[in-house]
Amino acid sequence: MTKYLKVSYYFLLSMNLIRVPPSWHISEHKITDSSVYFNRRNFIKSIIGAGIGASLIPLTGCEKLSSQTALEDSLKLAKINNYQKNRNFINVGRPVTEEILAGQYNNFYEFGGTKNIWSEAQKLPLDNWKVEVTGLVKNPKTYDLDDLKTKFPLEERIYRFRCVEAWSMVLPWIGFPMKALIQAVEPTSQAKFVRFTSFYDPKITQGPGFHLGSLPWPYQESLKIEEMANELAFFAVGIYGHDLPKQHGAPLRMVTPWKYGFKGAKSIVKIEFIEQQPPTYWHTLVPNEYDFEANVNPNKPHPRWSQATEKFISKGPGLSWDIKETLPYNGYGQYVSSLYN
Ligand SMILES: Nc1nc2c(c(=O)[nH]1)N[C@H]1C(S)=C(S)[C@@H](COP(=O)(O)O)O[C@H]1N2
Ligand SMILES: [Mo]
Repeated sequence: MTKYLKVSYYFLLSMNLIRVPPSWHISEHKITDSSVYFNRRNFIKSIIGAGIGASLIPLTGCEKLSSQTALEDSLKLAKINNYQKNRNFINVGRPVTEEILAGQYNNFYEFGGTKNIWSEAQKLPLDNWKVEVTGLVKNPKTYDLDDLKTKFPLEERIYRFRCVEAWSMVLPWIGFPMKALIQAVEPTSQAKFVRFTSFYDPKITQGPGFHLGSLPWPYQESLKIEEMANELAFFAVGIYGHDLPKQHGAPLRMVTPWKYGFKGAKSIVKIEFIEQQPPTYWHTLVPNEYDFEANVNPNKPHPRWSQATEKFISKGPGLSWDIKETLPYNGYGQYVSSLYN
């Protein structure tokens, strides 16, 4: 089936049937809805549903926020009190994106392919959450929710966030550096990669109308161990001063701000230290568009759009954006460029 998907994909590309995002130099200032972007999931869905013969099924998009109150409720979560502001990561030269905007414009493909997936994502069950840390480590350990918020000193870091689809935000995460977990579990010298696995239960996560059994679920991402040990690599358990909302990947998600957003697996249930580079979700699905490394690079266009600029989603009311320049490593070169030379 994966093979079939790829064949169909290239076929559609060659036939010019794929919707390409508009040029960044557009004059309107409102994000109309997710359909202006190439919508990866709907695209895949349309292939599976229609096969090659049919042309692209209209992208869904256009869903209105079903309820402003429900959205606000999804963000009303327990305050986190025991954290320090990390002074090295306060100023990113752009304002922090408003919480209500960040909380209604997400990618969480397990629940469906639209950007306003926040309401579907409320189905994520957090009770008895466990994160298993295993593989080539001296101290394998399973953490529960409480452990995650108490075993590691928490800090707030304001980071730029850049999606491969060329939109961006600035988000105030609360969590702990990944290297703190490395120190706790002590990987052996054999460990070269780390694989992160997201929650997946098709009975719960399957979005309405999706039949996605053949996609490479569960969502998995991976870092080289040196990347994970880097100063920037972070696990978030909170955002905007409180617990992580489900749409942002509660209760634990990866944050790697020098990489495209898809590297940051949400709702993590398993972390494995391994020897070989593992297959990862988007890279498996469309290898020529989503490389394993996924470092933000304005000089390396995506096959279907430029990465030189981005839509910085900032101020309301309603979603609006400013066009900003994209920087190499999303502006974090001083921390990470030495990893890649
Ligand atoms: N499990 C899982 N993690 C995921 C995704 C996903 O679909 N499933 N989407 C990724 C992509 S493409 C992006 S841009 C970010 C979006 O994070 P946010 O919605 O918190 O802004 O999550 C990433 N992590
Ligand atoms: Mo993304």
